[in-house]
Amino acid sequence: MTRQLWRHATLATLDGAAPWGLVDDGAIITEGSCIAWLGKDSALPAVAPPQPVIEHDLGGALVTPGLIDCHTHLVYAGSRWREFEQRLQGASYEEIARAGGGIRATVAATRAASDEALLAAARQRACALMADGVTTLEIKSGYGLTGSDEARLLRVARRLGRELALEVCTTYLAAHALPPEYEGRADAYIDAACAWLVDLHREGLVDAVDAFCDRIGFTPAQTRRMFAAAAALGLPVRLHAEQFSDQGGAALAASFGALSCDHLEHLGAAGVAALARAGTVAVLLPGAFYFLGETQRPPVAALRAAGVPIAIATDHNPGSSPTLSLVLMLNMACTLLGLTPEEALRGATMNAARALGQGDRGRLAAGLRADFAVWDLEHPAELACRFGHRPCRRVVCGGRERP
Ligand code: DI6
Ligand code: FE
Repeated sequence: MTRQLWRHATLATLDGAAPWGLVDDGAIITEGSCIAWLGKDSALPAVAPPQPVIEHDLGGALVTPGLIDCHTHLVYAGSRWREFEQRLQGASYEEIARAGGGIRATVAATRAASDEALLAAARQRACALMADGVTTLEIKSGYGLTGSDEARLLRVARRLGRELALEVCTTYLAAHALPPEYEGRADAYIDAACAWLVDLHREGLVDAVDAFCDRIGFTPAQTRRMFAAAAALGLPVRLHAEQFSDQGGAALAASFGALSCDHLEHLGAAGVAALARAGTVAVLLPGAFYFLGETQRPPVAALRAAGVPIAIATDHNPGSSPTLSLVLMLNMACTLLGLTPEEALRGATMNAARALGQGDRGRLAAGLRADFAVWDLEHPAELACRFGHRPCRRVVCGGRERP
């Protein structure tokens, strides 16, 4: 196993009780894909001679856990710039969706695209996120909305995980929008989507199941049926909940022990309490909040007070959050939603890992995966303080430095 030594860095481990888990002039020893030791450079254990050690001097740079983007819709074709113009002229996201645009427009473009075109576009997006320090990426389906098209999207996602120095988690989101061929037959569509899930799961394409529970999405009753199908297969669930209205989606998801509930602008007190009881992560998506010009913020103070873990993600998608920078989301989580810079970084690392059910990452500690990013910064708060910058210098994923 390759043993590597990374020296002279400011480590923001996010581990332990100290703010940021900071270790000044720290060092990390990796063995294979894991962290074997971490601490003060001055306390480095003597390394037994015959073992080969590759040594890297980080020259005082900042090291954080690799960033984790726990909510993206990365695989799709087409662009929605026309809707952006329509919204600037006063049309709402919901109005555009009801008129057949929105998600349905991307579904039409995605169905018409070849596997190769979908892969090439998604690869480019993944590489942009990786350049920003992302080492684990969640990718949802949801722009195919037939069994075979949802499979194509999930296969592209899996392929990115094999081809790139990146960990990919997949989420089945057939319950994203009602495709035109099922107009007026949403219950029949959910039946079909539950049946497709069985085959996709058998093919190893699904790590979790999600749904869009809202006025322009699916009802709580339909969401419940999708979740029951997931539970029958032993798959964890997540939910796009209370984005535009309070449907009681968070409480429903919590009753299934959901890993996360995402968006949550319209989450009420009962929903907060349900998330807290279930240990469900609240994933906040400042990109969508910003791009849709929302004014109602998710209830950050109430989530904090109830001890609900808060994660941050890009929600990358062509309609409501066409961003490819998770670092920018850290800034927006603070300026728009009221998180502290430390909460924002924990949100894009340890709490994002929890939203994906991945206990082996998101902090820097012995025994965890050696996923970390090296930044041209002095202090981790600078990650959230600046915006429009690209401070990531080096990335190590699973103990291997990306070329
Ligand atoms: N909420 C979102 O923000 C994305 N999906 C969802 O249910 C938007 C997807 C899109 O507009 O294409
Ligand atoms: Fe989303």
